[in-house]
Amino acid sequence: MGTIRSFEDYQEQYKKSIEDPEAFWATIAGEFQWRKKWNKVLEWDFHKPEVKWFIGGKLNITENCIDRHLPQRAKQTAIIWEPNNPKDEALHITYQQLSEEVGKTANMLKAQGVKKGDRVCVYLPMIPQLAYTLLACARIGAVHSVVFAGFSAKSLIDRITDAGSTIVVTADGGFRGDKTINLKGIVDEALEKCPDVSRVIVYEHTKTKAPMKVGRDLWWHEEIKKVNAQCPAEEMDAEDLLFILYTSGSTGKPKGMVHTCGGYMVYTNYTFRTAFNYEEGQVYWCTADIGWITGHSYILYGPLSAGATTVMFEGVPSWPDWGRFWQAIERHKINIFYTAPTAIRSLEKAPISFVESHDLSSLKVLGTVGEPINEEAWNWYDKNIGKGKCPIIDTWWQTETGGFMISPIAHATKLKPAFATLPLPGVQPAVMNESGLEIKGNNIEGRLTIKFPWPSMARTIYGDHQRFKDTYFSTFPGKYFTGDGCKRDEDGYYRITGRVDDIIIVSGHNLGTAEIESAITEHKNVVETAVVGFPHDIKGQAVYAFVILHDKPGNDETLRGEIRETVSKIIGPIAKPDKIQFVSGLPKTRSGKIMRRILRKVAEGDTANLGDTSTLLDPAVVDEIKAGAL
Ligand code: 6R9
Repeated sequence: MGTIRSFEDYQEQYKKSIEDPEAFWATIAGEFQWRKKWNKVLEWDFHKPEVKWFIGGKLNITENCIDRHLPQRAKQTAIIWEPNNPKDEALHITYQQLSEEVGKTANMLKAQGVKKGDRVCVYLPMIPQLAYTLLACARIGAVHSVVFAGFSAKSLIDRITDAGSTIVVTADGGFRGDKTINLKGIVDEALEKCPDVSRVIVYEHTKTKAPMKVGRDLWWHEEIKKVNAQCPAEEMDAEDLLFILYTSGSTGKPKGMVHTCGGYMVYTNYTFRTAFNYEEGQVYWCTADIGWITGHSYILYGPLSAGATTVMFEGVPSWPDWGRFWQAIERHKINIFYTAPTAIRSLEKAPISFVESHDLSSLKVLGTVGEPINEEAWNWYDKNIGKGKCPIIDTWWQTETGGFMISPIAHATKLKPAFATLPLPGVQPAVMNESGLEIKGNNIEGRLTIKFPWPSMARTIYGDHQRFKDTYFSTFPGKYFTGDGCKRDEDGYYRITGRVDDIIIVSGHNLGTAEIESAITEHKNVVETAVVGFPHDIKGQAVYAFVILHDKPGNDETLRGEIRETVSKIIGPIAKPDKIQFVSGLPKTRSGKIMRRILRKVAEGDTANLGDTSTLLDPAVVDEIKAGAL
């Protein structure tokens, strides 16, 4: 499908994609290397729900991300690895080297008995071995299940158990700025509760002491020596599982979103090339961690299938100083830079000299993802980083969608600060009101749904199809419900207003209120708690917890510290509440439901108009909560 270079191109492609979606996607899919062509492009039913793309097609995504590039690009850099410490040397891994490393890693996994369909838990820092491991799984048809290496032992237990992983690939540790995280220690703690894990492969990275359990744990560097670099790719059906990736749910346990091989490959490739207006030879940097969907789709699969040079960064934006990103852009002559609003907001607070001391003239296109970007941050990014000449693509999408859904197309779409703008070709949004009717026309606001399938949509929640249906296809029957609210302005441009369910997005990371609440109640002095989000300058949103205690503590701050530690231990440091208010009761309806609406208002500091509180069991608690608001 022709590249989009103008708004007219976009309109034309969009029209084609709506009028004949199957022909549209078949043309794009035709650009890939298939072992066997599909018999039928699409079958779908959003009521069941069931979606299948490229039915009967056979492929291996790694042949498309690696092998097919080798004739022209063997010597081109596939991955630039920028280490945590800028004093250490960056690595340039060519497509040829990538092919060999992935082949070896795949053979190493095979030697441990990993087969097609097995779920491999990956708990690695942002080092090249993370990329090798995912591609190696894909090579042999194993399903990768990455757990972000900032998550706790408890999160790891939940994900290993839910996916039924029997092998974990990890490292001794990971670096994040001046901290070293003892990953193997966390794995060991988790595995006490995961009796089915029989193998752990440990990459030595930080030289953190890692006790090895005989019969279970193996060193990567020892095993990799035993295998060769040639590993034939397993033939996969288009609808075979490629990976599981967990995302927070609004109730309880995380949801293992299932992505499949064919549609995911086609869509992440198409959206990467189209939205960023990627040109051959450009160097691209997405600052996300591969532990999130952004890293899966737009550090690995999208860019590599497009034959791009993609950067993996191990560190953090603030260490050794706030110039770290800009220094790396200068060093690697980055052309396309993709980051999160939360990073932009914290970088904005640092002295501008950190930006000005670096040459950013290689930049052509900027992007953001993860949460709504406020206009001020957008303008700062545009002026100081893009120097007013780089389009900013504000990409709205989700773990569930696999790839960009609503986003400007660089150099084609006229931008508006803080707007994700228009649906990409193939994406058919519908905005719904609370009574379940579609709101047509412009200048409207409602709940964002998608009414037609796109190739990279999640197919199910691993092991729980009913929950998939209940969460995404029941609120508005026949439509995929995103959980987000949005506005559509007079030009038909979309602005995402944020979650309308019980998910809080802290620094771009989704956290379920139920998950945080259950962590807080693990503290022995906590009777009950309710958690809401509140606006935060840098993080976008932060966590506010209302907590009922058994005993009034001697020192509030000590107890707050303990509660934060409990949450950090159970979920991870990102979920720690910023504010903890001790209360004697929570505003509950007669049926026992917590009225979060009221708590949200209190947390936002907007207590003047709390709306109707007459349905509460005990309206007096509201006054107490208001009086004690932090
Ligand atoms: C890719 C990713 C998904 C949720 C999503 C929405 C929020 C993501 C956004 C955005 C406004 C954007 N979100 N991108 N909100 N503008 N450009 O972040 O996936 O971690 O699953 O989060 O993030 O609320 O529903 P995931």
